[in-house]
Amino acid sequence: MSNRFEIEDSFLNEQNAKTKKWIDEDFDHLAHVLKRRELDIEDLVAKAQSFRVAVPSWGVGTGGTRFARFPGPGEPRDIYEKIEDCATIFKLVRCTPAVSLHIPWDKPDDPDDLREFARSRGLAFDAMNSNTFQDQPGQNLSYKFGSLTHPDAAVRRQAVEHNIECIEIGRVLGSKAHSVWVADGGNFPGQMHFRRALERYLESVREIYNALPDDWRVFLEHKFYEPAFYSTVINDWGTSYYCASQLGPKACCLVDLGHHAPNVNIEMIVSRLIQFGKLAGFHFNDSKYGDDDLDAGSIKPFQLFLIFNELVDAELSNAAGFDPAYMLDQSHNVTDPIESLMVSAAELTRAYVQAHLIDRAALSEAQEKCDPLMALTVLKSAFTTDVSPILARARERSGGAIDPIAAYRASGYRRFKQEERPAQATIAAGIV
Ligand code: RM4
Ligand code: MN
Ligand code: MN
Repeated sequence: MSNRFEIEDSFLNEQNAKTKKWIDEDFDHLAHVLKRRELDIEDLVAKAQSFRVAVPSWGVGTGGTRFARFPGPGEPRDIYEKIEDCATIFKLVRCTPAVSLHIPWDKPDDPDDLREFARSRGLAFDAMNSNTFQDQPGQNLSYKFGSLTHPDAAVRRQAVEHNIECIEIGRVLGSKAHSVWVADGGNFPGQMHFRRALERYLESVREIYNALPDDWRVFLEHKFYEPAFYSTVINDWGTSYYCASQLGPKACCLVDLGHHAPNVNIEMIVSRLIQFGKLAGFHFNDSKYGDDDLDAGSIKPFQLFLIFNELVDAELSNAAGFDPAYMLDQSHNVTDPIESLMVSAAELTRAYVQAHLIDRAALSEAQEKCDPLMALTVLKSAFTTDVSPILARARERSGGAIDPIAAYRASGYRRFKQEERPAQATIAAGIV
């Protein structure tokens, strides 16, 4: 693999040297501003450096809609090339040291070899993801009318076994969690018996649960519609919470930001799951209409900030059982996926750092004194502070790029990959 193009440290240093002046100036200015608020900028840089989010293997390929997919140049053609792209993201932003795999899209022939390939690039494996929403070539039974909740026990068995296989692969890769998003549902009233379907779900997921190694967790991911357009079996956080409670301590609820009806108060769902000790973590993305899978922070940055307000509140108060797994789950249809993932990771770090700026004593006082205007003012004061110099400094200190997009573009990475990776007719990348 040594003839494959990689961004060199020396190149990164040269790029960073060009941007050093502005970051020093802006950083010093922000340090003064924060000092007036009795905040030490160095503490916030340390917080930014500690932030971690996993990158989805399926996110580095170009996605698409149900209408079309427009492939980008130099797309990764297999899981090894996807790991190369994830390693490039990690090199530049430093907060993405793990990859979340989707099986069978990215099923490795030799999991030991893949683990070593990733490890040598500083990467580990995050949660596994199963896929019972499509039929694979040569598959025995179809998932057209469901998988884990299908009326036919043989289909349910096939779906359970697929999930157990994901856990087995994940075990070799060093993963510690398995995410189950089940697409089962109905397109028409009457198509599905709601209660019976949920009973079958629990029965199937219990088998998956029983196959988990001791130190693993299973993440139940809810979604209110799509691909089924009338009803979905695990449609909301309440159903997800019920199932996680029924299953036991290793089961918890994953929140994908795109899986709620418009205007739902997601930060409140997050707070409830924290309170009940059942928050698994996130699939971060953003959306305007539905499960749009747009880049995190691109549409509703204030909502993202409010979610991180809940997360940081739980972190600071040492909420029991609070150990959320952060992942991105996005489909990049019109941008370079590497750029989108780098910007998204930065936006999450931004929201995390901004949530650390919140004057929690003042917020609490406003709440206790029934002063809504002041409560909002406290939040807005944190949200409107531009923490970009903190993010840039954190990346620099961790050995990454001060300006990841500029460095990536200047490196010519995509051009080199276009030569190394001639287009293939059938690239199984992204979500179509
Ligand atoms: C679903 C859900 C899952 C993801 C698939 C591709 O809407 O978000 O997490 O794996 O899409
Ligand atoms: Mn998801
Ligand atoms: Mn989704």
